[in-house]
Amino acid sequence: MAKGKVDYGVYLVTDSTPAILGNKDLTSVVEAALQGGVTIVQYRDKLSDRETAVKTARALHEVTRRFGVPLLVNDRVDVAVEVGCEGVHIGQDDMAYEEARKLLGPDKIIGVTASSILEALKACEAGADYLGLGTVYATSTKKDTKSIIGPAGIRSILLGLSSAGHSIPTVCIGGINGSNATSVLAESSAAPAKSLDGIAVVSAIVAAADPAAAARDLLGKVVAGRVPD
Ligand code: TZP
Ligand code: MG
Repeated sequence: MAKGKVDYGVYLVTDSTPAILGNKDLTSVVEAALQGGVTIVQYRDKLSDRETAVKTARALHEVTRRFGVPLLVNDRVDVAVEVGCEGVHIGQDDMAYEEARKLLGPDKIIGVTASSILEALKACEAGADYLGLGTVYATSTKKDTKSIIGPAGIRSILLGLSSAGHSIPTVCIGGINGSNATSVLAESSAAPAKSLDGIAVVSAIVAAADPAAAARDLLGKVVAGRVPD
């Protein structure tokens, strides 16, 4: 899985809390989402102890590998190293990029969250492989979000990146679902800047009654909304 060839189109971020996952089994939800076409998966689990996180990440990795889709771990670089999955996603308050890169080596994917052009430029210059931009809309999935920037905020970051000559892949996150994905993609893109590479969602897939159908619907919207570079 060469990291330059990753498809960020429909980026599934998991959640194991009963409020979102309900009483479903996380691995089965991820497998259904992969059948529906998600292109990358991030295991995000703020509650489990390390042993459980390693066990869950291994189970998810077995499934994602079958689909040839990368699995990243949120925050916990040590878990990603132990499981040998494809990388990590780190926020502004997590381990520093440089330290994560040292632990993971050059071939793993490291994504960084950015809410402003300053954060985005800093992550790019450090060498991040992609950026998660947001928060687009307020969401009950993540209650401690610092900046709600809307599609206009995403657009201004994309423009800033492009003026600085960066063509790093980007996804946006926060409150995105089947009803607003098309407008978020359209309102965020701002020629001549490179448009978003994809959308990242939690509840739109994990809480869906039919995660495969939800993933399929989002993929259709991303493909239809893609602007050629
Ligand atoms: N980071 C910013 S918002 C968010 C994360 C992890 C949660 C997004 O969840 P949802 O359910 O897709 O709104
Ligand atoms: Mg984090």
